[in-house]
Amino acid sequence: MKPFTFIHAADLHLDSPMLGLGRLEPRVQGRLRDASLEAFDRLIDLTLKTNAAFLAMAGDVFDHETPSLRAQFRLLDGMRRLEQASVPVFWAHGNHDPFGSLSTHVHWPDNVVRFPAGRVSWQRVERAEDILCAVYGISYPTAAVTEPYARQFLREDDAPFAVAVLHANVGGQPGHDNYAPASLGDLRAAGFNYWALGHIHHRGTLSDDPPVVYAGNLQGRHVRETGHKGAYVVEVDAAGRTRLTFAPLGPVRWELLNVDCDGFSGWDQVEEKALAALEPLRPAPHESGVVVRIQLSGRANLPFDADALGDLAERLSSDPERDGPFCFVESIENRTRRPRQGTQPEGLWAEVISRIRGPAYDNWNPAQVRLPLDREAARSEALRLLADALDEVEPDAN
Ligand SMILES: [Mn+2]
Repeated sequence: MKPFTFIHAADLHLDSPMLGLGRLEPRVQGRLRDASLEAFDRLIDLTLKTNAAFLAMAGDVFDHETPSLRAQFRLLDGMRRLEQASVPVFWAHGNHDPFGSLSTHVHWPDNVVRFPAGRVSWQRVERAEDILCAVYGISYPTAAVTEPYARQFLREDDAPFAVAVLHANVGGQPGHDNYAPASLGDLRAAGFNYWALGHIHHRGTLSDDPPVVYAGNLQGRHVRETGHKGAYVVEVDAAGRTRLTFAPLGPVRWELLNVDCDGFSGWDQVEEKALAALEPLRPAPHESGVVVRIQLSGRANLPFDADALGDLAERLSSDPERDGPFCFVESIENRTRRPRQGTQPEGLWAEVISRIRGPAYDNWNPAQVRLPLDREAARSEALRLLADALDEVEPDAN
């Protein structure tokens, strides 16, 4: 077979707003507003630069069923650029851009293949008389699809390579709507050479043979979508083997940073430690900026009020007047605990109490605990304390 390259992207969420920002600066605001669209432009650049045979978009191309006109135009511009280069685009609609209720009012060029809703269809990709592969896909008619769409995928073509494009929750991943539920077994049994999945915004490979892959979203939209975001360049060799290369595309990266303030009694100590921790997170050459949420932990003796945390966030952010890549601390959460008070119990007793009570141990004050005098009473007091403590701690997740 002829070697070729294709691009797997998903969850573009074009023109998605950034959610949950603690504060904003005008300089940063514009960059955040354009981030998803810039990421998309780069996806088109990547598709052209890699001479890809096609672009697969596995759902949630738009953030909303009624996307903004600027999102529609941006997508149209990108599709036209690919049309000029004769690159087909395969679009399987997901729950954010369901085929039946998506309201767009532009005419997509002929290179855009939107898979029909509710049934799998497929199309060959050819180049210079060679059949490179067949691309299969299915679209959501409405937002909530509970049917196991993956089981509808049956290979019917005689192309040497077949790609399946699907928006689905494979393996019942928690924290995500269980749409088009599928098991990895369903996918592996279907005889495809590559599963281009969308829906889970965290990229990952569920299987290597055949590759079953979530591309993740193109641009993080809130603090739970941290790290580099982008698309996969999939190279298929003459033997049908695949090689995946992740291409970071999102111009703005989200990061969640913990700063341990244990023992600190001055804001200068917090600042120094936070700045050191921020250093490795600074924007990469392709990025316009990084948005950071900081969580402070440990036992510290400082007044962590909202005003102070706001001032600290501003101070830790790179100079707002400066042009160029930004490192923007959008909020600082205080998760510190108060320093221990008074004389501490010692030895095994202290350790048992500390391990069992966890954070509740904060308030331990030996002066307020009536220590039983005789052994029997001590035992029952200890058991009572342990029982109370066990009620307070979370069960072990394992
Ligand atoms: Mn999505």
